[in-house]
Amino acid sequence: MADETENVIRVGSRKSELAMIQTRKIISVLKEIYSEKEFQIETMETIGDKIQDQALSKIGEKSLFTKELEQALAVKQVDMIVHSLKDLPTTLPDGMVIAAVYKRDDPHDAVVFHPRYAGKTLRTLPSGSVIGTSSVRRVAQLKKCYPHLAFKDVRGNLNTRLRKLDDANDYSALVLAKAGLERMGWNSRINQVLGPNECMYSVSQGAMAVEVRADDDKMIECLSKLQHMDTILECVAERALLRKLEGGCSAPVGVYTDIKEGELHLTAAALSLDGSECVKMSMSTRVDFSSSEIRESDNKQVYSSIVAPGKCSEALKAVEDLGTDLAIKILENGGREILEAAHKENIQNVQQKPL
Ligand code: DPM
Repeated sequence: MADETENVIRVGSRKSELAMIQTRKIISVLKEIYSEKEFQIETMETIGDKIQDQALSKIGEKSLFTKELEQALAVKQVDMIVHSLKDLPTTLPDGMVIAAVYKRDDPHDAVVFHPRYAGKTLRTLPSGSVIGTSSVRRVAQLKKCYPHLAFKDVRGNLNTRLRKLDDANDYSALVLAKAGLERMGWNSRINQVLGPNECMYSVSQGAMAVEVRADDDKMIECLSKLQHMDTILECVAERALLRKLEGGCSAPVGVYTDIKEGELHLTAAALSLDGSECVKMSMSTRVDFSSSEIRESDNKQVYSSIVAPGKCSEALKAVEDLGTDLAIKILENGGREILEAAHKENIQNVQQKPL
């Protein structure tokens, strides 16, 4: 690298407004710590951005929002990529690692109603009202909870979706991640927040992550300052679960995680696409291993593709095992058949509606 570029860090991002807001947020936090560094954003389009007229679960590509960015990272065109962690597959390409997970925002889903339904809730919407979402996880849980509602795919970035809601009469409401709506500054459009009894959230929802090359010790060291311990404990557990369930971003799997009094509690559910079948289970583990010493090797350990901050390898190992064990319990109690059937149905949908 030439001398004058020594201080320039190139950051890869998708072009959408939400992606740019997230990337700028991470850069502003880094700028506060490393005021001498310059950050340059390189934007890219991913398959997920290009294909706007198909439901995510029907495209059938696992790393929809990440592939092009990771290719740029591999050839050193960029030094880091800022993602929504929930869009990162549970297994990263060889040579890539998550060097930081930033403090999680509220992970719950939220409902935005068409202005004509101001004051309503999902429960009080008229029968047959159409809810826009392309998430099989949301559809399955909400069908189970609110059988009087209908569901329809909606694609496009957040700006496009809100415009579709407001300008046409196709949808009565949209279900979106609360964190994304808040980052866009649309707090005032949030009409209802969905609790875990209605709709458990997606693995890693609400957390932003920074991906780097696994051999880039300088970047890993630089990003270690961003790490947020409770967020990492939650996301390692959730990602270990999803990995064992072999569910990608299109699986009808919801989670709910909570850390209280030194214990992490993870609840997860696998559902059939129509929500009629559901296996929901919970497990807990201690995470307050305060006595653990810092070992040199700990800094290089990776749990669910996330680089461990030093000093907490016992807790990280415990939550990774917890996620895997809970997945096994769910699979053994009927979850396997439910997820296999959902996967088959998804594939059939792709074949019926080729790209
Ligand atoms: C993934 C899903 C969706 C995104 C599937 C799911 C939602 C797709 C849809 C894996 N990624 O959640 O069950 O609504 O059609 C995405 C959003 C955010 C990150 C937007 C959203 C923002 C919040 C965050 C798309 N990825 O879910 O409303 O950082 O978690």
